[in-house]
Amino acid sequence: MSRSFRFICTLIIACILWHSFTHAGHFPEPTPTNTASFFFGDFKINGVDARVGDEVAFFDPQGVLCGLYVVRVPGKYGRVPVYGDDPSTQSIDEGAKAGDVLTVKIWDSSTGTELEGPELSLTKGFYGGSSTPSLIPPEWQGDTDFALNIDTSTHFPRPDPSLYSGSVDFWGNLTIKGREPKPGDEIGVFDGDGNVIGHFLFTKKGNTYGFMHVYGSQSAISGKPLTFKVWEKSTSTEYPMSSIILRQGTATGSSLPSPLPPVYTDNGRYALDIEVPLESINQFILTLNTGWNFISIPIEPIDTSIGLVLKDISPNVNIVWSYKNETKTWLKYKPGMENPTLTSFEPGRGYWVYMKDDATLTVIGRDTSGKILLYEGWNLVGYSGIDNAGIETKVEGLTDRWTIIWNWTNNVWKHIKRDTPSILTPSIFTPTLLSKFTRGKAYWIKITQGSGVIEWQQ
Ligand SMILES: [Ca+2]
Repeated sequence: MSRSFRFICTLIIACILWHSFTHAGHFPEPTPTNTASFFFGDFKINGVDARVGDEVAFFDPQGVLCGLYVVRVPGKYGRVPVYGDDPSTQSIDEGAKAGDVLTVKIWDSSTGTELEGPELSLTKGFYGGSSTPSLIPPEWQGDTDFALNIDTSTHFPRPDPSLYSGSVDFWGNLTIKGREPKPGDEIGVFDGDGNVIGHFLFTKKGNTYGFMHVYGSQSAISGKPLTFKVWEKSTSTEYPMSSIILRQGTATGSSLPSPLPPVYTDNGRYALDIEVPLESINQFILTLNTGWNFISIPIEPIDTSIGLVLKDISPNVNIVWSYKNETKTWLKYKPGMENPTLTSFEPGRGYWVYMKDDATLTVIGRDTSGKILLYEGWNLVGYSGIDNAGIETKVEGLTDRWTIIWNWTNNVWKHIKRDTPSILTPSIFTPTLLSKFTRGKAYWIKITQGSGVIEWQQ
């Protein structure tokens, strides 16, 4: 081996090491301890191999980040040590204990989004050797190698072909508001009973879909119309049949132009183009739990009057509070109250809603620009940008004019401070830092004095 070749090799290795040590990823680095569980497996996002720079993070039940892996080989992660708690430091929780259920979160570097919980599909891996298929949800056990495969879950469930008999195929183009679908967007086909009998997940560039098998069921029989829906992942928006335009595609080979509306036909093969038009009406669905909810809506209701937006769930609503950021005044609404100070329900604003009972709020409306005004001091805001966006990317435009952001979900407060991630945490906050903005949630943002009025593009 020549000296210069060896030198170049050393240089390349040094560069790789330098890169891995200076990598400023999305998740912070865990604190190593001398015990660990190990995890490894396949890692996909929207059915596509995860890319170099994507991240997998493991958290213990207290929200402590105790394992982190940054992808180096597409589609794979690990073997990643997930650190255990150090029993000699009783007052510090460094990591997991035997039997702890671990939370997995992923960072999709290409879209700048963080996903967790029901957004992920975790499945056992079977790789043999000294590894064990992971429990689902994954559990921590010292010094064990667990095989765990990670992908994102789909919005529409995939039909189980074994439940149905026969099928019809559809294929064609999908456009969503004038653009191509992105990986993670979906088409769902439903029978008259509301069962998903056809499903297509976009996993690559281009607007073509299919062949999509649509299975025959008790109510999907010859000549019966089928219901098509479209899911746009980046905005968490479901487009119902009434908001999409279906057109006959061109007959090619053995396929025929689809009947309109599309119907079930055993062994049929139909060309069908699907368009979500620019002025399409969106449907955003929000789950509200008994007690307090800290929420927002990311679309503009056709009529923003609060009584109309909450009409279907008003028997379950006790009270709604919002906050006028400009004047720092609270606004109040109660179903049936006279002269409420809070009169509208609109995107960009945050709301505290107290529910007497669980309910699902369906909001019908249009896209918003995602532009809002922030004022000095505290601002209660709603979030309408790309779903699950990393906070670091979204606050870039605010530069040094923000100091802290809070969120409250299911009795858990999370926060993030600018430039001071290790600052002492007030006791109401969990150790898990707030790391992403989610559509439908509300946030408190504090803007530094002297900043004036800021236009924030979410
Ligand atoms: Ca400890």
